[in-house]
Amino acid sequence: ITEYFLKRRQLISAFVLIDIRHDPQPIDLQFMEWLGENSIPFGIIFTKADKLKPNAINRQVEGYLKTMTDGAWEEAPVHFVTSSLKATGRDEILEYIGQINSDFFSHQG
Ligand SMILES: Nc1nc2c(ncn2[C@@H]2O[C@H](COP(=O)(O)OP(=O)(O)OP(=O)(O)O)[C@@H](O)[C@H]2O)c(=O)[nH]1
Ligand SMILES: [Mg+2]
Repeated sequence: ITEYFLKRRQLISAFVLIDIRHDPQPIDLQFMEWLGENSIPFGIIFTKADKLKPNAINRQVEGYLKTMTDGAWEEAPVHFVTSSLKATGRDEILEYIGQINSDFFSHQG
């Protein structure tokens, strides 16, 4: 898929889906670093939030983002906590996609 990310001119943002129950995996961190090195914007979608209680959700998200800011990243990326089962985060993601699309098209000139 690297060719897709490098060549897809219409790509405005990628979303990296991370199961919220899992601690940061090198393959995912390396992939996000690769996206950054190639100036490909992305956000993180934490999935399956219904599997954890609120405290554990916060712990996982904070821990994940801290791993990133302790590592290659100056700032934590845009991120969403979601559950497809409960539609958690759905409206926020759709609003964000609407926003980045309208930003993109308003800068087209
Ligand atoms: N509880 C729960 N189950 C989910 C959620 N999203 C997907 N699943 C379940 O996870 C299984 C795999 O579904 P996929 O659509 O492949 O979702 P995925 O995020 O790729 O999950 P994995 O394949 O398990 O990594 C199915 O049984 C789904 O019903 C979620 O938000 N909450
Ligand atoms: Mg799957």
